[in-house]
Amino acid sequence: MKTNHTKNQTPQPALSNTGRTTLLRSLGEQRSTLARQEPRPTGLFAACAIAGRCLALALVMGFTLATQAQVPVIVSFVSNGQLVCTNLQPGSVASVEWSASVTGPWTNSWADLAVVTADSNGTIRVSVPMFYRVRGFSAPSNMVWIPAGQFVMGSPESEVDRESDEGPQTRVTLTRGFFMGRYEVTQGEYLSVIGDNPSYFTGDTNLPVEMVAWFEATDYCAQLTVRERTAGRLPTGWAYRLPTEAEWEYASRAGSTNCFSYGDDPGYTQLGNYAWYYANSGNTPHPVGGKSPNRWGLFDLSGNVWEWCSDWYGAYLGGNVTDPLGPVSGSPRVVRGGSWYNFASHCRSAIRYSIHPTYRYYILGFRVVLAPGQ
Ligand SMILES: [Ca+2]
Repeated sequence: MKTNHTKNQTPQPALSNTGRTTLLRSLGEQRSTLARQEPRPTGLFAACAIAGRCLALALVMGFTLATQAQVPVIVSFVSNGQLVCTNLQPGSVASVEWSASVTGPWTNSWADLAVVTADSNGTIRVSVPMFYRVRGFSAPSNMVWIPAGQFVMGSPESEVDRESDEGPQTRVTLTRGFFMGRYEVTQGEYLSVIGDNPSYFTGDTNLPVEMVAWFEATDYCAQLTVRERTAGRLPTGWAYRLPTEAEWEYASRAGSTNCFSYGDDPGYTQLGNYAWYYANSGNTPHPVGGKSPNRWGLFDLSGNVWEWCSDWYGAYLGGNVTDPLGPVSGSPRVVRGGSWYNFASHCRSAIRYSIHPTYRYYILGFRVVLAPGQ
């Protein structure tokens, strides 16, 4: 917002180079003065840094200790993360402090951890949170990070070929990002996890797997999770699963509000650049990734094979929802995106269809999501 000065306020002039230099110099002088005035630590202290120097501990001894133990007898660390200090005056009091760094001014960087009393042998033991590690995980190259965000789910009544179950439009907030498969799950991937290929159309392991019931798709996700966890390739608590219907549409729209992520395309003249569907498929599915990706780098969301979602099929709620999971119960599950068999209108981002979870079709496959929470 633009703010105007009132006639009683005088805008400050821009600082000239000369003025800036003067100001910086003045601050530097103040800092030098402060540094000279900082008191030195008066107690005895010992500091150690371990675990990649990310944490240091100081043991600051009170006056009663200073008279006996001029040099602290420190300090051994054992595997359970204990700080041990010996040869102290029994009953004397010690303040244990911690710092995230051993650099910088001592007087500003230490925080209280505990106040302890030396036992009858002159020993104190303090459990310290000393050991950390950072474990990095690389996302599989066949997955795309989808950031948290908001979008409007469903289509406006003005959309060409709109169907009634695409409304009421609902504003969805997804509070957590997730990885989504860049491609539909291929027959080769399915074979490597399940040991079987149920597909009707075969001959290329990069074809999308089809003829999989919803239960088989979710079982694939569970078994893939076990395999990847066993191999140490998943962070704790992360799991593969089907996308929710909201996640699927969010990823399909990829930040757009149009009929397709690339635009409205009411005559479907550009769809063939992005999707295998009735007009260009030759009545067969095609190896994944053969067309252009959408704006977030995901392939074949429109067309090739319909994709199972985790939700029961149900009516949209309208209004605002957060991290929706769909109805709590139902009969059919949701499938999205259309297929090589369908007309262009059934490849729109908003199109929905319902299929009983035990049914199998050669136009129906799935893609996976990798996310925390299970
Ligand atoms: Ca698809």
